[in-house]
Amino acid sequence: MTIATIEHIETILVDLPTIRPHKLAMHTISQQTLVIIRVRCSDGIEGIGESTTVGGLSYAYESPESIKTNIDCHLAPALIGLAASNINAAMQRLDKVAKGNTFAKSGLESALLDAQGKRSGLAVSELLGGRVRDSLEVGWVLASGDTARDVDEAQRLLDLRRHRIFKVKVGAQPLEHDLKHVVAIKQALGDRASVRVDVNQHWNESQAIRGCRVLGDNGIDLIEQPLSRQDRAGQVRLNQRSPVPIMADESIESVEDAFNLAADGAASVFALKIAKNGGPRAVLRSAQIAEAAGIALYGATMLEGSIGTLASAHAFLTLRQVLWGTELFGPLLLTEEIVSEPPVYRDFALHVPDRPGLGVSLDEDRLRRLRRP
Ligand code: MUC
Ligand code: MG
Repeated sequence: MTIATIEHIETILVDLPTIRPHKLAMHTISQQTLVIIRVRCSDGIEGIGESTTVGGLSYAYESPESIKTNIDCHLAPALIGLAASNINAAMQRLDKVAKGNTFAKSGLESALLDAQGKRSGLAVSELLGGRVRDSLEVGWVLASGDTARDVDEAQRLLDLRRHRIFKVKVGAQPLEHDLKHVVAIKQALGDRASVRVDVNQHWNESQAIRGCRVLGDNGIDLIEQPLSRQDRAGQVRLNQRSPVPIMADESIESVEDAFNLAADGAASVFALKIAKNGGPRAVLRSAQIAEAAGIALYGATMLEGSIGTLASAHAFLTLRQVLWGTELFGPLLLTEEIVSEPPVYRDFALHVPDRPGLGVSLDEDRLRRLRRP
C-alpha cells in the first residue's frame, strides 16, 4: 500500500464585508480576512482549513498577512513530503519549526483532519474520537455600539429562534456608560435571553470590581476577560471576588496558558478557540485541562467563516459538556459565503454535518471572485 504524502499547500486571503460594523473595545470590524488553506495530497485528496483572526494585529499576535507568509515560507515547506495521515507527526514537526503561531497551525491541522476524514469516509468529529451531540447552541454578539439597535437586533433574533444567548461588547466607552448600556439590554430582553459581556481586557481591577457587582445585580450571567491577560494576580483576586462567573479568553494563547490559568485559579470558565491553541485537536487538550480542574467550557470563535467555524464545531461536538454554549456564528456576520454547503443554523443551534471531513467544499467561482488579487 502506498502512503499518501503532503504534496502542496496553498494559502489564499479572502476579504469579506460584515453585515454591520462590529465594535470591539480595540477595533471596529467592517470586514473579516479569512486565510483559506488548501492541502493537496499525493492520493488526489485535498483538505481545506482556515486561519482567521480579528482586527489585523490589534487583537492577537498574528495578522492574516503574517499567517499567510509564515505558512508559505516556514510551515508549509516543513510539511511537504510527510505522510498525510500522520497528523501527530505533522503537528510535532510544526511545533519544532515554529514556537507559537497557533493561528497558522490551527488552519493546517484543520486541513489535515479534513483530508484524513475524506480519505477514511469519517467526519472530523469521528476522527477526534466521536461526537456526543449533533448540534451546538449558538449565541450572538451585540456590537453595534448603540443600545436601541442592539435591543432591536436581539429581539429579532429571538423571534427568529436563531439566538437566545447574547454577548455584549463593552470596554471602549467609560464604565458607567457601558454598565447602563448592558443593563438596558438585559431589562429589554428579560428572561427570554442570557446576557453576557466581553470586556476584551479593557478594565482595570478597580473598574472590574464595580462592573462585576453592578452586572451581577442586574442579571448578567457571565463576564469575559475583564482584565489584561498580563494581570494574572488581578485575575485570581477577581475570580474569587466576582458574583458573576469570569471567563478567560485572551488569557489563553496556548495550551500551556490554559494549564497555568487553571493552576492559579484565574477563571471559572474557559473560552475555547481552535486558533488560540493550534487546532481542533490542540483545543481539546485545553478542554481536558479545564475539565480536570472543574472549569466550565464555552465554544468560542475568532469570527471565522464557515470552514473555521465547522472545524471548531467538530471539536466541540466531542466534549462531555459545553455548559455555556458557543458563539460559532461567524458565517452569519459575513455578507458573502465561499463554501457550497453553508452551515445550518436553526432553533438556536448550529447543526453540524456528518459528511466526511469537515463536511464542506469550496465554491470555486465565489473563491475566484472574492480572493485578494
Ligand atoms: C472575542 O474577544 O471574543 C469573538 C466574537 C466576537 O464578537 O469577537 C470575537 C473575539
Ligand atoms: Mg472575547
